[in-house]
Amino acid sequence: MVTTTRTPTRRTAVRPEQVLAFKTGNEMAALAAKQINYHVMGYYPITPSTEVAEFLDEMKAEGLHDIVMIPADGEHGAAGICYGAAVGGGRVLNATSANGLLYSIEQLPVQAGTRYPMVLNLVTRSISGPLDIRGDHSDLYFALNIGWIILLARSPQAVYDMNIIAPKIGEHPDVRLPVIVAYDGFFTSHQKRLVEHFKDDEVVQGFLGPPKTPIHALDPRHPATIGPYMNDPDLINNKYQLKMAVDAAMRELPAVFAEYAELSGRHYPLVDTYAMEDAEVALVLLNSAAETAKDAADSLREKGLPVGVVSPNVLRPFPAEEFRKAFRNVKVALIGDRADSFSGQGGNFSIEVKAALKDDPQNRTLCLNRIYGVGGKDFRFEDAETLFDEALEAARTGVVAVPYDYHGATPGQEAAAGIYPYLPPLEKEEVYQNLVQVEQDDGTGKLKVKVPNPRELTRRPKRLASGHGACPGCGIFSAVEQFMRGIEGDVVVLYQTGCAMVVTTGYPYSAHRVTYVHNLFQNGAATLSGLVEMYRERRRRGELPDVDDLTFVMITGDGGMDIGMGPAIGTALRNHPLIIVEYDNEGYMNTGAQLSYSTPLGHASSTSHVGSHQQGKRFQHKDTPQIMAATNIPYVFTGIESLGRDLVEKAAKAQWYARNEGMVYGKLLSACPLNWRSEERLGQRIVQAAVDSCFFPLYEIEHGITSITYDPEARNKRVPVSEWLGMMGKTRHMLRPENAGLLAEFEEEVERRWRRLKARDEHPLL
Ligand SMILES: Cc1ncc(C[n+]2csc(CCOP(=O)(O)OP(=O)(O)O)c2C)c(N)n1
Ligand code: SF4
Ligand SMILES: [Mg+2]
Repeated sequence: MVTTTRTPTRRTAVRPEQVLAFKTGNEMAALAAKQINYHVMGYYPITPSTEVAEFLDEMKAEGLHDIVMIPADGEHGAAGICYGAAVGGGRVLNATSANGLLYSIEQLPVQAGTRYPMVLNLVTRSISGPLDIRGDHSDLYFALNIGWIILLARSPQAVYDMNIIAPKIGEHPDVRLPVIVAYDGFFTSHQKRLVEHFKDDEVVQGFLGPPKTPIHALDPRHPATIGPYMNDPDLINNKYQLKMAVDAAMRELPAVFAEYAELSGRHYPLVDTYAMEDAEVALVLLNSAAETAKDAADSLREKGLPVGVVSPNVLRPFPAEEFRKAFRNVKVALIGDRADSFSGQGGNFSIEVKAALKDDPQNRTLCLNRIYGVGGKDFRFEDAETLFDEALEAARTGVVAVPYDYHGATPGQEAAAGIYPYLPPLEKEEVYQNLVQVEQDDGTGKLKVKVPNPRELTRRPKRLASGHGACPGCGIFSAVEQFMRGIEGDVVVLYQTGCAMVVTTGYPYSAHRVTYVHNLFQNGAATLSGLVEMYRERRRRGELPDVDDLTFVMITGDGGMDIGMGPAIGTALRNHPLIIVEYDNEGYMNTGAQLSYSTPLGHASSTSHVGSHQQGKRFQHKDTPQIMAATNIPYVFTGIESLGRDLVEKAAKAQWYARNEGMVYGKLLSACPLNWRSEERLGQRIVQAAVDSCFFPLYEIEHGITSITYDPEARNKRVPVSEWLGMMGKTRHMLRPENAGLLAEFEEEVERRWRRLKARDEHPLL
């Protein structure tokens, strides 16, 4: 497969030295960013763009750049951080994909509307739902109307080049717009290719010059009102100016590309045309698929067929005139879209190409549109050949029989799918066993829980079948199952995105024996609020007469309680009768072990590397139970699997409170051998050490009153924090003599929080 732009340039001057390397698109984006030495990067992990921040963090740990890396609480926050940094006048970077883009999208027109440049690498991926982490352009199409420049990169080389070109065009005085560099998730982001890059960072910085921000928020002698309320008639003028800025980008881009070509030897036309000089039939595709199509075009050319490939390097401004030129003599264009508009007569790209051609009265090109490669479905040589064949047939007959259709999709047949439950659904008698009993003391109002012996408890059928794909030694499911042992009756579970979700469902399989709902990473609590209220209302209306008391449980990771904190607090403040169980594995494990706000100080992660200039995470862990307790919900608890009886009792109380009073939140510490870099067999010992070191105290808060349920000091079991840290690869560096200060800071915080908890435990009102 051809991977670099094929348009040669004339060598006019001695060029700065470049280095040949073998790298992926994400590596090249990070390298360009490091060479630019952005001021600030605000980011939030999402596959497949996360690596850009990870690589930059790794470089930061070694002191290779000065970029201030800010891990946000979600993409909306990341976009806000970037906007704030941009109004401060320096250079700003972000990288995201799919739902990350959608979650931030509200912020993006603000950035364009106030004309603050920055660069966002959009590593394209299919948007949910259903959830799919692979690449298509459904996210990119949402970015078409936000006023940003969009540069496209078909190869890792182009990712590097466009990342250097992006600030140059975005900061041009007539443009002053933020820029997206879009490249295909996994195809371009993760596949290594031969690339060239400048040896010296100064070359890149010299090409860009210092950042130019004429109006910024950090000059008190020239105060600025950034983003005033604006109404008719000014807003339409503002939008017109924005359109003029995009037009200016169209005017200036050829010069910027030419200047870059002088420097690098790599030239990017607005629209890349391949074998189009005498082509009668063309495939028109965005990004990596166009490179595959070029190979198919070569093969068809050898058979004497007049075919070519057209692929833009710029999507905003839309190079309409270049398309008109490219298609002047083309009989048939088959325009591919890697996302659909669902009956808009094509995907967005093909609609725009067709609109551009329509404005040329001379143009007679017949257009076909095919939706292809959705959800990362491979687009192979044979696919390109098939599309060429369709277009050649239309050229032969002069007829477009089906203008708009899918390539490579089938409607499916329910009967043929062969989907059946491997394990039968749980029977009522199986789930209502009265194994655990909860009673409220009339006098004190306290709950008393009767738990049978562990053997008896095993009679409770598992709500989750063992056929899931978690790593060996993963603590999630044993902890969640232990919790579920304390829950009587039918449950409906909602899983937010995370390891627990990803490893238990993969169409057409599901490990869940009870009704399971997945919703977006950050919105589970709100969704469960809606479901629980629908349940109550339908019961009230007599529409669900046979459904007994359902218990609604949301399972979320610690990351889900970062990005989903707002909806969780909202649900708590509304006091919906449901239980949120957070399994805390101290990071965003499913996406490759990035730091979460629950990751403790100093712990290494893929966004808090350890190196000569950085020793793991730079801020203390989030005390989520205390935050949730501050919402005054009736019950908050912490638990671990190995203190099983304690956890079952807490589960039973949780269910009682959810049935009788309102929302419950509980946090379970859950081992992740893969990313804690610990032995699989040691999971429970490490978790126990976290408890015994008082890092993860076990307690409950009922109606605001705190009770420690397991006190390692009182049991003479307290161990030093260092003993726990020494058990994991991600923390061993904290025990080195040179990190004594870091260890002391962490120990102090653990001690401070433990003492405060003890004081609460001892106080009758707290
Ligand atoms: C809006 C949005 N941003 C980011 C992601 C990517 N994402 C999915 S799961 C996940 C991490 C989950 O972490 P956590 O909740 O702690 O669960 P774990 O993977 O550790 O089990 C991330 C970052 C996403 N799906 N949606
Ligand atoms: S990465 Fe960690 S949390 Fe995720 S399945 Fe593997 S062990 Fe479990
Ligand atoms: Mg986690």
